[in-house]
Amino acid sequence: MAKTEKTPAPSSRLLLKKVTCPHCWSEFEPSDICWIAKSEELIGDFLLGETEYERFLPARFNPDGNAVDRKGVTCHELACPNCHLKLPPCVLETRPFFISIVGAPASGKSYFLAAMTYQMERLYGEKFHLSFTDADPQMNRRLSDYVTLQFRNGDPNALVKIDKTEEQGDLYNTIRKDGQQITYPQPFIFSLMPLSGHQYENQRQTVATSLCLYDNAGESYLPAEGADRSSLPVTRHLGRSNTIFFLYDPLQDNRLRELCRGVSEDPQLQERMTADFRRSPFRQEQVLNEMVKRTRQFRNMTTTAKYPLPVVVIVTKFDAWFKLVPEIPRVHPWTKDPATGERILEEKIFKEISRVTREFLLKRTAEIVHSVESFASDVTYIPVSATGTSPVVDPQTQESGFRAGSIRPAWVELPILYALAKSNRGIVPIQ
Ligand SMILES: Nc1nc2c(ncn2[C@@H]2O[C@H](COP(=O)(O)OP(=O)(O)OP(=O)(O)O)[C@@H](O)[C@H]2O)c(=O)[nH]1
Ligand SMILES: [Mg+2]
Ligand SMILES: [Zn+2]
Repeated sequence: MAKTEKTPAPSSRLLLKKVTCPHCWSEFEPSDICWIAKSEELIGDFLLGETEYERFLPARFNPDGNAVDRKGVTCHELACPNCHLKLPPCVLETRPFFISIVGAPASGKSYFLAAMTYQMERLYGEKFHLSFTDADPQMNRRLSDYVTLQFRNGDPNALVKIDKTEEQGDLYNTIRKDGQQITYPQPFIFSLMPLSGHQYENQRQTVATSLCLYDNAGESYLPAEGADRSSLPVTRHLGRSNTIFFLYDPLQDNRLRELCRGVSEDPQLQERMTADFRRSPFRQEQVLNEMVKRTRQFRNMTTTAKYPLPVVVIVTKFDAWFKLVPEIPRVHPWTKDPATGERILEEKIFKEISRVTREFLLKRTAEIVHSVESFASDVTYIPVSATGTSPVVDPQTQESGFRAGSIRPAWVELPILYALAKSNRGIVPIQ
């Protein structure tokens, strides 16, 4: 695609001054946005290969503001000028909010992500007067498949399971640039928009947010040579993220496993695990330290500088260890605005949940608390259970999974509500 003179992008009054691509994290001006050709004759793109339609900087628009390709066909889809991957229109119009979800293999990242998006769809409209929709259903397909499998399964007895996230495959997009192949992780993008009853429903443009999430394979965070490199920049979102979720799994820590065995029958706690349960080959502290190292590098932080944004330590699989910490207040950390019915988060309850969870970790796995607190100044600890129950093993097939009808997530929506509230964008109120 030859870069010609700049053309005004359509509806420019709606656009952000700078757009950040959720695939390659490059920043560009909206007027540089590429369009995706639609004419059958324009198949083949120099970065994406022969099966993708050409990306181009348009010279002509139709009266509705849509670009017209070289063959005269009106186009509707947009792409990043740097990586050419498809962008949903909301990333041009609403501010992005990037979340990096970090954790060792099998710490529960994919289950958490699926449960969190399901709960957000359910709760946000009713309780927070926010719509929460797929920015592009095709891009979010893998995640919506997880949600359907677990939460919209017609058979409550079905044994369901989310596969291990791979380090390559259909959750990644590969481009070829300057003779080099580059593989980016697929972002999941959701559009958050105030609804009637929201305190800022009349300021939709400033409050609305494009939420961008990534589900990496735990191996991509391991301190291994080449897990993240220029041709495989799979964790570079750490350089952009507005908040980091570090998932810590007590069931993978030897000291905590011992304690959990006293209160839970979870098969992941068995000494010699049956079925196909997995454990990380690295200690979780090493994953945390690697995340800190990369974040410092990608953000150009000095070794003494503190990460200025919130970090939430999400302590997973709460269903298996909640009995060890009965002091954690089991209440909704929000109150209801009597005038609008909108929920307002109560910071003091979050702080209490965090304080008690931190104390619990500090006694048993102090190095995690010390490492994360020497990296970031704003750290909150929140326990979650993506499933509300332990996995089961089918006695006949020896396959592991969860009975669809028994999955009951607990508190999975809290970390993101808190992170959004702390962003001071007015999207989620807090007092
Ligand atoms: N008891 C309990 N087990 C869980 C929960 N969430 C996940 N698990 C178990 O933990 C295993 C790993 O969860 P995943 O979400 O696949 O872990 P991951 O962090 O995405 O792992 P990778 O994709 O390898 O990086 C699952 O197979 C489940 O058996 C939970 O809330 N409670
Ligand atoms: Mg996974
Ligand atoms: Zn890009």
